[in-house]
Amino acid sequence: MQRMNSEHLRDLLKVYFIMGSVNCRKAPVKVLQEAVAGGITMFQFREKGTGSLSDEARLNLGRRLQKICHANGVPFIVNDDIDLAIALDADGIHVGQEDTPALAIRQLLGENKIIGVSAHSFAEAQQAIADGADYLGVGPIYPTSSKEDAKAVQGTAMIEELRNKGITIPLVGIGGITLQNVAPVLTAGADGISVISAIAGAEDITTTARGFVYKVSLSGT
Ligand code: 3NM
Repeated sequence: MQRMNSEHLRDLLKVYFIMGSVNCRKAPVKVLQEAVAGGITMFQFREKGTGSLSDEARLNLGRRLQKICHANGVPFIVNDDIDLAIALDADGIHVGQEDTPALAIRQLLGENKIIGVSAHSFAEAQQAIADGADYLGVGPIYPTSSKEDAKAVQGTAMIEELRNKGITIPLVGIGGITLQNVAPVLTAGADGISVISAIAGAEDITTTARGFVYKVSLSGT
């Protein structure tokens, strides 16, 4: 099996919704169904933080969310947990700098899985690419309360720096992104945006997701 084509991945990353049960104000299955109805292009199951599910409950929720993704042609990515990604045969995995390096994950999961890596500097981006990452997550762009150990807010500067220094692989901005502040992230060079609370916590999830799809389409990425 082959690595996913970068241009296809750029499309899939446009509106990349991330959540776990702690991010939801109603049943996670319902939240994901509504987000999918609004046109999200990729989904990451991130079951993390105080009160998050573990073991069987985690696996079962993952399975239910994955089913919704598959029924709608939305790739299902698992955050950090390689065992869970393997158990579910997820479409890919997203890892941070403190997690297993992309190189080891690539060897474990094979060529046909999507591997995303969080990068906060040019050096981290270069290393991730050398290790076989398919895309980079760059943030936090704006202040966020969804990640307990978030690094310092960097605005769009790091995205610009990475693009100016010749990093061309698919890239998403993350952290505090809303319908009101999404445009500069794309102008800076991101292919798409990753969002937790602006979608998971929205009054009208479907309309909000649809709003992101529209805003990203306006930037012509
Ligand atoms: N990673 P929200 S910021 C999961 O900077 C995550 O790498 C970040 O949630 C990073 O859209 C973040 O609610 C949280 O701000 C994003």
